[in-house]
Amino acid sequence: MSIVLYWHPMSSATPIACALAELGVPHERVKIDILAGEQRRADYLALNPNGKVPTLTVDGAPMFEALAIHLWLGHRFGVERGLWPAAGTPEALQALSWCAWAYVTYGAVLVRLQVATKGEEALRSTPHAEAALRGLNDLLAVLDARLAAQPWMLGADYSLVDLVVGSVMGYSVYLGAPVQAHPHVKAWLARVQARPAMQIDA
Ligand SMILES: N[C@@H](CCC(=O)N[C@@H](CS)C(=O)NCC(=O)O)C(=O)O
Repeated sequence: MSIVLYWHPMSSATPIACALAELGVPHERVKIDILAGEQRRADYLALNPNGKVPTLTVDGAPMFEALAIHLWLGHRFGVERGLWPAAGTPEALQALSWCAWAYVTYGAVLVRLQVATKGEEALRSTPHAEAALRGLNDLLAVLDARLAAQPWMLGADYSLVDLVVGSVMGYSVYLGAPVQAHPHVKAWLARVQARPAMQIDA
């Protein structure tokens, strides 16, 4: 199987590069310089009509959206490596739920914070930022309760779900989310970020 990751450093493609490293999946990396506009080249748009990174090709067939790529990697490689729960188990249901929760539910509130604090000047707003911070805090409390009861997202063992949720949490720290106020999330995130696969140059 030939796998190619189209990426840019320190972008939405970075967690995918980390997941490939964690899984030990052989692949080629092709840099798309999004600062130079390479994501809008016709040959790249043919792979990803959104003109964004990441894109992953599998034997030449493209897929986009980081969440979709993570889930595919989990199913295709994670199960056999003990990093993703087998289909049909209760843990498999939780894996899908928490990955979607991080990228979609938490991600949506994170975008509100980003727009209110770092977006274009006319859209910046202290009340909107404060509302987004309250929303993130509520969601972090949900995550904190789970991690108070077990060391990793799915229970006793590390899995790719920790990498997926941890990547979103790590980015949210950078945007000012109140992660530090949630001790179990904070301690878990430090353990996730200490994994060798998270240290790669990506
Ligand atoms: N929802 C998309 C987001 C991808 C995304 O926003 N990528 C950014 C880099 S972090 C990008 O390629 N930006 C280039 C552009 O917007 O022109 C995903 O998860 O793949």
